[in-house]
Amino acid sequence: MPRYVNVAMGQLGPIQRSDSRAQVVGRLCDLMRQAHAVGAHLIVFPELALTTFFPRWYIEDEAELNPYYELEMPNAATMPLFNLARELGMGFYLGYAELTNEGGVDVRYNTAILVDRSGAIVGKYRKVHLPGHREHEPWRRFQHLEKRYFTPGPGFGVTQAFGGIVGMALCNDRRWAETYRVMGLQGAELVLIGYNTPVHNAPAPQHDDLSLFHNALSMQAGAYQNGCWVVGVAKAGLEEGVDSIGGSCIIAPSGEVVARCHTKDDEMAIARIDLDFCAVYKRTTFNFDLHRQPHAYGLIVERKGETLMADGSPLTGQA
Ligand code: CDT
Repeated sequence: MPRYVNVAMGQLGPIQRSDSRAQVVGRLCDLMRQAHAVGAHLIVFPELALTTFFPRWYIEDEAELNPYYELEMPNAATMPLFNLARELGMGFYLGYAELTNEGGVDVRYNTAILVDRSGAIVGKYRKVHLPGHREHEPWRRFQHLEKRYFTPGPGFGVTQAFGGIVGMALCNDRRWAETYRVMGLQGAELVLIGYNTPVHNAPAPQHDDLSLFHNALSMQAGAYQNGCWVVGVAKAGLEEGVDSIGGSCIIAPSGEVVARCHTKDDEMAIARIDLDFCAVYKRTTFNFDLHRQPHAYGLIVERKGETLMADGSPLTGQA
């Protein structure tokens, strides 16, 4: 019997700084109702989906910073979403800023959870690839201080849920081949990714016109090369004067986009995905067991950055 999952994208338009948690959770509930009305089993929301994208500001005062984080999940503000999920029998993926305490020390993560159709949290992921910078850089039109406000998570696990093997990642993770491959090696059939991607990237403004292309390129490659479905969902539009891309889409293991959002506002779009469609890729072209050559890949984990000889020639191997 085919393993179908009806997966919805719950793309968000902008969240302004003055918007309350209650307003945002109301928007998430509205998207969930829309998705349920067309038969969705699971809805994927963006990264940091409960607040404005606060890493765009340099904030020194913890009293100002801390309200952007959740101390527990669910909490009073998000309980209506969990209650609705339970009532409708819908699962969801949700990104949020997490403030936790480890051995008496405050630790901050950029986190996503996976909630099953009974409203139970069945997976938690803490973002590994934190982009941007740590210190205030006033030359930028806006900051991208994820390296300051978050600690990298431990890695990419997968969860048995929705009848298959589900992995999670967040935003910048989607640009890295390692993200998908580490989950692919654990059999991931469905990878869920929320994102906030400003159109303008201050260190490389020449990429601005390509930001939607790079979004699709990264996720389509990840899907195809690992024989899995990928669902990427944006928080889009003009938020506190910063424009972010939309481009939310669902990608098949063939690398083809099978559903996409068309606006930069709150928008729900859906696809029926067949988890068994992964097998034809996982068992042939990307049969890892048969074709991978790990003896040749050691540098991927041994070395972090590119290393060249003083004259610019490669340190090892042939040019
Ligand atoms: N949220 C996030 O990871 N955004 C980055 C922006 C570019 S890096 C400054 C991304 O990779 O989309």
